[in-house]
Amino acid sequence: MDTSSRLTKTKEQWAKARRGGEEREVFYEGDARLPPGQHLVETWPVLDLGQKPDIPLSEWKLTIGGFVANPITWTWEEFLAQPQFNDVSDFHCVTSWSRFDNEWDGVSFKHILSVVKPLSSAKFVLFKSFDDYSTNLPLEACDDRDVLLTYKWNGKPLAKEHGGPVRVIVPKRYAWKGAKWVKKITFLDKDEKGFWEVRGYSNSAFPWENDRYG
Ligand SMILES: Nc1nc2c(c(=O)[nH]1)N[C@H]1C(S)=C(S)[C@@H](COP(=O)(O)O)O[C@H]1N2
Ligand SMILES: [Mo]
Repeated sequence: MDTSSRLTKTKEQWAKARRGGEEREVFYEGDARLPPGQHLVETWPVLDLGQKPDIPLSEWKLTIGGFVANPITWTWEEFLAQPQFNDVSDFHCVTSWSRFDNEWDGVSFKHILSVVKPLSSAKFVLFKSFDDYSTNLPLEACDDRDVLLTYKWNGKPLAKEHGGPVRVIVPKRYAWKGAKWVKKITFLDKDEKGFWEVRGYSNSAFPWENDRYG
């Protein structure tokens, strides 16, 4: 087998990107940093269901429950009082644009897991938003060092159109898996599909596998 062929190299990089790990994987060679079928944008397009909910910080609450030992509800002040996490990652939208090097500040999903302590029966996570959007993921996809709830993009408060006050970022999946205006996170023993997943989008949503539709 010719292990140095371009295709093999690219496949190796896809596998590496999917495997995750402790370090952030970034590919600087040619198009290899861009998942198949994607093109690079410098702007940041806005995608929503036609509603951009306005949530005053004094009314903002995040509820996390379901199959967990320690369900919680955080006010804005309580959310900010959690350990702060900073990360830079690429953003891949299923409508074919990708945006590199987004800097996020917020609370890591790893920290959330350490606070709410999922039961062993918890295998899936359902995210619900203030605009009635929802999306679902396996718990193991959320239990990754680059997954976070962010309130700052490139050092500035996350704009309302991009999901502020707080949205979810899951860099290894297409961006519809990241709920903007998140208000409720529920740990479940069975998978429950979200808004786009019941409308024909892929349940898994791996950009490196061109895994767009179910
Ligand atoms: N609450 C909510 N979250 C959402 C959406 C939405 O309509 N409502 N759209 C999803 C889709 S399809 C994409 S591609 C990204 C877009 O994020 P952006 O508008 O910040 O680019 O948000 C995702 N999260
Ligand atoms: Mo999307």
